[in-house]
Amino acid sequence: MKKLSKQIIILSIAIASLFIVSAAAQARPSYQVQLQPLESCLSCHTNRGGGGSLNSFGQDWASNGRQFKKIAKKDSDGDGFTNEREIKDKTLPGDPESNRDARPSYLLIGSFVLGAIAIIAGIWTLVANSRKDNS
Ligand SMILES: [Ca+2]
Repeated sequence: MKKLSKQIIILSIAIASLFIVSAAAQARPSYQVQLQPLESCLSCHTNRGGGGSLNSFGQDWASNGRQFKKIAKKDSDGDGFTNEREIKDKTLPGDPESNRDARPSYLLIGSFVLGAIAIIAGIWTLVANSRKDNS
């Protein structure tokens, strides 16, 4: 019974980790409401956690009074896609490596990898504990 409780706690932690990673990816300051499909601080900043230096899109947005309409048709990062197109595609308008022809968002990949690791660790622990119980 005690081992079963431990297994349930470990599995719960693994599942909770998945939700925490997903919630972190969803967190955004209120000013991003205007840019809603964007889910990353990297949309405007060079720092993954936000704050600090602005990338080309962040600079355009800031210098145009944070009015997206003024820069919607512009291609801030020069990757061949307008800022409007990139926001609809949920790619980063300030990163030329992020566009519909490139790879999916770093955050999306990171969330899936961390979630998968958490689930595998939980299953691994359950299997290891059940082997101990059988021996
Ligand atoms: Ca881009």
